[in-house]
Amino acid sequence: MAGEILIIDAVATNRIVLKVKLLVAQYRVRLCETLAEAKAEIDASLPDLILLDTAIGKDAVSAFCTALNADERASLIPIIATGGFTTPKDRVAALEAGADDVLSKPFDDHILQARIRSLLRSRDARQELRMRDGTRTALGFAEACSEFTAPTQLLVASLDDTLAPDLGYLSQTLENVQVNTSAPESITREPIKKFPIDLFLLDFRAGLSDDKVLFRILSELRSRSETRHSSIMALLPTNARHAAAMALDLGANDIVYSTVAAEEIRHRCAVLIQAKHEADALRRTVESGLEAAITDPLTGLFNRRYALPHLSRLSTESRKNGRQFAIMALDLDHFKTVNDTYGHAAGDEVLRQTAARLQGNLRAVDLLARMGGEEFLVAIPNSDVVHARKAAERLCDLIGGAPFYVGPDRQEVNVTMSVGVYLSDGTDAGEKIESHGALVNAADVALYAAKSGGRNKVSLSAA
Ligand code: GH3
Ligand code: MG
Repeated sequence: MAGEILIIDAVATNRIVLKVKLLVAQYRVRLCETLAEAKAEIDASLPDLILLDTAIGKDAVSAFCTALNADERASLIPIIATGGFTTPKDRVAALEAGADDVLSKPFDDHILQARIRSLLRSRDARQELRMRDGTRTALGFAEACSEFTAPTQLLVASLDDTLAPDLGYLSQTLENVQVNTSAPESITREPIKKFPIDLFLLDFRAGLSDDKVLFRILSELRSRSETRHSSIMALLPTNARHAAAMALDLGANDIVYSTVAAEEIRHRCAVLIQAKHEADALRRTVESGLEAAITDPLTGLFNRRYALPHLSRLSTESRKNGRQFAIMALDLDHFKTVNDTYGHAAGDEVLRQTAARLQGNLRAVDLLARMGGEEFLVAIPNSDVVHARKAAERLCDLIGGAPFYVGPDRQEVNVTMSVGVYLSDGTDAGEKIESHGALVNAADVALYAAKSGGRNKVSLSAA
C-alpha cells in the first residue's frame, strides 16, 4: 500500500478536498478536526505521514510537534505543515517546531505528491537505520556526531560566479561546515575527488531555462559512487513547479524556491546534514564482507543470490498475513543497440544510472535487485493491483522520461524499459505458484507480453 495519511484541519471542506486528492494517489486517509482527536488517532494506530494545518494555532501546533518528536514510536512520522504562512518567519517557526516540511496554500498537487513520496522514502530509510541499531539512543544525532570531527562539506553549484548572500550565511551559522563552490556544468564533467561532499546546493534561482540541466546533474549525482549518498537541495525559481516535482522524484532530498528566506534555508540544510550523517552511520554498520556477497558490483544493488530467498520470505510472510504483494521484472529495451552504438562502457554507465534512478524512487521496504545483464527485479510488499500498476508505470516513465548522459562527452542516450508485473493474491490458493523461481517466471511472462506489445510499457498478470 502507498501508506496512510492523517489530515488535521479544522475546516471540513479543506479536509475533504485534500482527502480526495490523496485517495486518487492511492493513499489511505484519516481525518481529524482537532489536535486532541489526532492524538487519539495516533495512539490507536500510527499513520505514515501527517498533514497538519497550522491555522489550528501556532502554540498548539508547536506543542503537538514537540510531543510527537519526543514519542519514540511516533518520532519518525513525517509532518507537513500547511497554511497561509504570511511571513517567512512563520514558515521557519513551523520547521523549528518539528515539521519536516512546510507547504504554503494553495499548493500545487504535483509538488504535494512528490513531497509525500520523498518524505516517506527518507522516513523508511531512517526506520531501517533504527531497526539495525536497535535503540533510539544509538540513533541520536548528538551521539553519532560526537565521534564526527571532520567538517561537513557543502558544495554550492550556482549560475552566478559569486555565492548568494543567503548561502554565504550558511558557513557562519552552521557548525563545522566548509562551503565550496563550483559551476553546475563542472559537477557533471569533473569527478569530485578532493573530498566527499555531504550536501550539494544546486542554486538555479537565477533562472532555469532548461530543466534538463538540473535533471542531468541529479541523475549523475545519484549514480556516481562518490555522490550517491550525498544530500541534495535544489533551489529553484518560483515558477519551476514541474521541475521541482521531477527533481524530488529523481532524488533531490529537498527543494526550496527563490522566495524562501535565508533562515529557512539554514534550517533545512541542518536537517539534511543530520540525515546524511545518520545514513552514513547505517552504512558503516553493514559488514563489508557480507555486503560483497549479496551485492552487484556494477550497480551496488542486491544481486540474484540475495533476491531469490528474499522472495520466498516475502511470499511466506504475505500468505501468513493475507496480504497481496507485487513482483516486477524490468528489462531495458533494445539494450544491445545501446552497447552497439555507444560502446560497452557507455552501456555500463546506463545500467548504473538506471539502478540509481530506480533506487531513488523506491521505498526501503521494496526490494530492488539486478538479476543479470539489463534485467532488474522489484518486489513490493503489501501492494494491490492499482498501486502496483501505478508504481510500475512510474518506474517506466522514470527511465523513458529523461535521457541518460554518458561517456566523456556526456552523450545523450535515450533508453526505455518494459515492466512485467505479477501480483500475488497472498492467499493459500496462490501457494502452488509462489516458490521463488515460479514468482520470477510469472513476472517474466508478463514482461514478455510488455515486450511483444511494443515495449516501453507495463504488463500485468495476477494469481
Ligand atoms: P529487448 O528489448 O528484447 O530486451 O532487447 P535487448 O537488446 O535489450 O535484449 P538482448 O537480450 O538481445 O540483449 C541484451 C544486451 O545486454 C546484450 C548484452 O551485451 C548486454 N549486456 C548484458 N550485461 C551487460 C553489462 O553488464 N554491461 C553492458 N554494457 N551490457 C550488458
Ligand atoms: Mg533488454
